Amino acid sequence: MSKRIEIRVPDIGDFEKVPVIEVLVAEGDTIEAEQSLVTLESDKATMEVPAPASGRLVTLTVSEGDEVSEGDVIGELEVTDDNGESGDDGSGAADGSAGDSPESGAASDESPDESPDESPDESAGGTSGTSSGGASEDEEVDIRVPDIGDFDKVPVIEVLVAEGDAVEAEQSLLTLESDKATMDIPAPQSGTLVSLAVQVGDEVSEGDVIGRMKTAARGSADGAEDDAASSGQRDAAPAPAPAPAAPRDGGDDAGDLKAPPVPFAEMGRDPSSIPHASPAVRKLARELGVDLAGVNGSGAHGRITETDLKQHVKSAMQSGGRARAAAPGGGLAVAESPKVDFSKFGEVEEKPLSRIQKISGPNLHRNWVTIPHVTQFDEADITEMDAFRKASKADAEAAGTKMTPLVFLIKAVVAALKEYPKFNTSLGADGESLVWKKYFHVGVAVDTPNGLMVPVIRDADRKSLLDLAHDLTELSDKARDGKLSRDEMTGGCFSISSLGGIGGTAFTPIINAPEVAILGVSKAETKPVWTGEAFEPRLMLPLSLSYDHRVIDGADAARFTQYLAHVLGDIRRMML
Ligand code: CAO
Repeated sequence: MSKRIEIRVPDIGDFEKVPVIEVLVAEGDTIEAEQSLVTLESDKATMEVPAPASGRLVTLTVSEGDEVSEGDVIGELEVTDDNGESGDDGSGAADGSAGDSPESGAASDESPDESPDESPDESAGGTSGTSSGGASEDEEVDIRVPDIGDFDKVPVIEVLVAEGDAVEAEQSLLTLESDKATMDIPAPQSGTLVSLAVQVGDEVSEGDVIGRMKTAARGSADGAEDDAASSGQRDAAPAPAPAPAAPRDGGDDAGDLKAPPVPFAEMGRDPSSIPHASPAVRKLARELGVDLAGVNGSGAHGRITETDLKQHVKSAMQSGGRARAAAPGGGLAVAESPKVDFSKFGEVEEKPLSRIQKISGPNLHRNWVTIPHVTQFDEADITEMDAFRKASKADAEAAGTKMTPLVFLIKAVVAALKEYPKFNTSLGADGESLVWKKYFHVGVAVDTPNGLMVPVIRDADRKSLLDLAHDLTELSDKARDGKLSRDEMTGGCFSISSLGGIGGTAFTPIINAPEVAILGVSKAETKPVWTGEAFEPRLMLPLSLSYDHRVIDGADAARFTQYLAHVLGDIRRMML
């Protein structure tokens, strides 16, 4: 038996009418519990709305640009009876992610109703965090983490101020980032930061003291606000700044929230996630018209810092705009694609692109237009290799895996990367240096029902053929089941795209930036090959190597594929 449950926006803290900046799923999709469905972004926070249970997405009632608040219904999920016990009764957030049953009010149970004065919300009440109304001259107050929604123990990933700094009301002090949200903690009032009690790596929850500040004495124009402030404890959490104040008021200063948000389709080549950047950095990028997809992040997990963004802009200025601003065509002067009403010519049906297609499309486009690609074609005689492969099939099966030509190719590619290490590099952020990698992580393109994914086999140089076969099977199964983790898709040095199991004689693969080359493999065919004395039937494997001509010259590419063919022609060389 199945039933339908509503999907609602969970407790998202002090935010209201937050724009949906990305829809990650489509109606009809099969969804895992906690899978992210949509991404919301205000000027102070970025957060994902997770599925309350596993099931099939029946309807999705929001699209990019819509604004949502806590409790809003964003769709319906069809779940089996043993699933989705959190089936929403309309009482609020349908979020099973943290296991904290928000709909049952567990969060509020933890801070029972007896001391409303101490509630961060309460102390925020009515002041909007922008008035310094209750603060007397030189008053020192604790700064506490405001209501951050259904999040607990969220790591501090950036400290944006230092002790002694003069801060403005609402200025971001810290950035917190969980796996589902990034949010800035704003200064409750203007003043001077006396002390900071947290550092990067600390974990904080709602109500935690993160520092103390001396508030600027401005007096209050509003007695009510004075009362509100003085009714709170000295240490009560100062008012968190409700960032989306403008739209909440419905005022005409729609500000950034009404502006088209920066789409997250800008991410790097990892299709599982968005580029990590604080809301402040995203806002700055939006103001500068910078596409974060083109910015190299130097922080943990490739996180883009303000310095990275500034460096990116600086390089763009210095190189005459080499870095592209966010614009169709990546800043290239290309004609707009024609908008055609196909229904004029016959029956049509329009379906949304899959999430992966939406994410990888812009990256493929960027790589295609910004990297000068050249493709070198070659053939490898794999007659002996294939005989050995067939002979080792039973061993592979006994080890619970499958020995395909691709496994040998990974091994041979590692040998070629060692011989020609320039293929194992990436261009430095400034475009003026090369980063030489001493490790050998090989990406493999996998065709999945939802689109192309590129999981990475780590340390391929240290693995046996059976190990590689095992990794390949495991990662491609995970890719097809949509279960790859972010880590399993990052850090590749060189990619292989094998269409050999399907067919074709050659193709021109697109380089997976920041890598500098990719090997395309087509179907091996038995061909008559002239040995100098006679034609012999040999199994020939077509190779198509696309390379970044800024880094690699044609002669290098020809040597690389020749070497590869050489190794594949006599697999004993893989041992060398
Ligand atoms: N020549 C001849 N036969 C080949 C071959 C080749 N180059 N490569 C594989 N085969 C054979 C295999 O031996 C296997 O045959 P058996 O079942 O008889 O042993 C069959 O083709 C199917 O192989 P496979 O596809 O299951 O396994 P694989 O290791 O070759 O590839 C994977 C794994 C995940 C890379 C592949 O399934 C895949 O998804 N390929 C598509 C990649 C892609 O889409 N690239 C395009 C990117 S650009 O859009």
